[in-house]
Amino acid sequence: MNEPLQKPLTKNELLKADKPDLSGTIRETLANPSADRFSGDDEQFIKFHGIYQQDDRDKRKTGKEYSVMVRTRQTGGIVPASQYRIYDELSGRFANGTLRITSRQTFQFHGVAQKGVGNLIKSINEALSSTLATCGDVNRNVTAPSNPPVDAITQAIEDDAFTLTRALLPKTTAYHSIWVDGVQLDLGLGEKIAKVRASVDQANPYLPPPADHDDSGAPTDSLYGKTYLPRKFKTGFALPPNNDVDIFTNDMGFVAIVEGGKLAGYNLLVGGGLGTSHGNKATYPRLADVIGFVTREQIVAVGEAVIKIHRDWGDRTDRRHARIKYVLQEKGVAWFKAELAQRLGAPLPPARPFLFKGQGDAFGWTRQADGHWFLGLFVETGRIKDAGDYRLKTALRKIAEQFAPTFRLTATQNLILSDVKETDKDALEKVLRDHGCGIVFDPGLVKGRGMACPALPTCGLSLAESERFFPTLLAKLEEAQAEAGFGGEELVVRMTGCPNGCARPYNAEIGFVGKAPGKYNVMLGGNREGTRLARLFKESVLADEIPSVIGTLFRQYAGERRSGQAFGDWANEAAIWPAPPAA
Ligand code: SRM
Ligand code: SF4
Repeated sequence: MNEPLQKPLTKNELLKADKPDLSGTIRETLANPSADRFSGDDEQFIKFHGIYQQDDRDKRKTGKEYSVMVRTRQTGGIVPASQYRIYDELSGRFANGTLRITSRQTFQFHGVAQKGVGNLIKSINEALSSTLATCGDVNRNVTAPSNPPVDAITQAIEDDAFTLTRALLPKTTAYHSIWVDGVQLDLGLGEKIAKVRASVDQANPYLPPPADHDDSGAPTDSLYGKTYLPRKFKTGFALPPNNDVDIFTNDMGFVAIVEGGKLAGYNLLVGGGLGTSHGNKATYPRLADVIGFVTREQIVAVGEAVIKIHRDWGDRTDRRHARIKYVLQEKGVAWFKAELAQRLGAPLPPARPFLFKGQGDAFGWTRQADGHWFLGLFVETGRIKDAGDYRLKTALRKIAEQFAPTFRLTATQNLILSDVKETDKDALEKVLRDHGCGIVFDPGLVKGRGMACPALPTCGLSLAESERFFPTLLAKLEEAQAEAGFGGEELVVRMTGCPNGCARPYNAEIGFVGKAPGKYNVMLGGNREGTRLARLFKESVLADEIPSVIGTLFRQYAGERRSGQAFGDWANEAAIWPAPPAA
């Protein structure tokens, strides 16, 4: 009898096995003055270093213009003012002059020329952050509630997010040897950074733990092994009732459980993920399952055990089917709990009750428990830039220099400035208003909840516009909302340029997913709490027709809704869905 055919491992698996330190030939490319891009296998290795090779898709007709995108690590979106000042400088010197807040609370630098990437990454490390493992088959940025800690509970959650971040970093030493020890900063830049750094007296919180060693003394990584994970892995922390980090969409989530005024521990969630491929039924968005309760002391052991289950059971033969969500879906929650219990030596106790009541950011001023203030600011599609009279980039630079607030990036691509003195409030606000940024204080509950991914021209995977089209579309939807009689009411609308789901359209009240240039799949029926998946309502709708398609639904909703019923909840139940095909 023939043996069943084993599917071959993906090319990425062979690459990782061949170079477990993930160095590829990156050193050689950096040392080659005529190299204008990373090529071949290095395009995969650089991802583990937080770098994506890209080309300007607007210019493809006349040939490929290469640059890279670099992603930083910011647990819980926290960016000290000194770090922000360095990022601001770097974005002007080495990137396209903008800073992009991502849907996972990090910064991305776009349009970085090959010649600048060494200086950029070394400087990010000098600024006490890192780009290590912000992409690649590893645990990515750890998200956490973006509001500043107000008490011992919120501080403990922030501390736990940092503890887990560090424990889950890969232990390769190649990253630091290439980018930190191996790069000499350009004249002038080093001095400038040293000046900003002089005010900071702390260690880099993103230094990986020391490597393990095998019997021969060779460095190893007991968590990731030689081939790391089959695919990316995402972890988040949430504090009910606000689901601002969209916890159910993470591979692994920790939902804080507060009892008797104390942080009792966390409910563990596993198996969320949104990426799909058009026309591939083996791929689908999925919300995480609630697995059990863990104490604070257990988070590292539990986090490592969950990652090892992904490492050992994830599909290494098909990258489209390799996330832990497919292990959960196909093997079942009971199997997963038993596997986890075996690895931990005991089953987890049952999860404890929790309830999310909403998500999203508060705009304007809020007083902190310590008497200081924080300011929630709307940043359209997360892009910090200067454009005409709107000069947010300049305003934030001045604010960082004059008032040194902590910058906190939110998972809805907005920004919080925290720890502002009462006496600085008016002057800080004036800087923003003087730079044409009045909108940031009060965007309303449609713009303020909206998200769009970068898509064109930087993203190599985009099928349609997103970031550049979304503001225009959203304005039309706000008009349609007003015409239907519920203008200004909260609505979670998100758009992506392809089905990968980077701005999480699959659990929005209205999601637009790029299908082809100028065409979008319309998803409806997610909720404001981020706890229900949206469903495909209409396929390949022309961009110009979206306002009328949605406008018709808005009018129907306004006529039919129950008191207080949100649009997504109405759409989920309303008689608007095409009949299922006959059996
Ligand atoms: Fe993403 C790939 C941008 C959050 C699912 N994502 C990409 C790349 C790197 C394109 C590529 O592989 O060449 C995009 C870079 C575009 C550019 O020009 O900047 C990209 N993803 C982003 C960001 C910047 C979107 C944003 O609007 O902010 C987010 C960066 C997060 C971060 O700071 O770490 C971002 N990506 C997400 C999310 C949302 C989340 O994690 O909360 C998802 C859906 C959740 C999930 O992971 O399932 C997401 N990105 C993907 C996927 C699909 C993965 C899958 O399982 O199928 C890809 C494609 C891939 O990995 O092959 C992808
Ligand atoms: Fe690119 Fe698609 Fe992600 Fe948008 S959703 S950034 S188009 S990969």
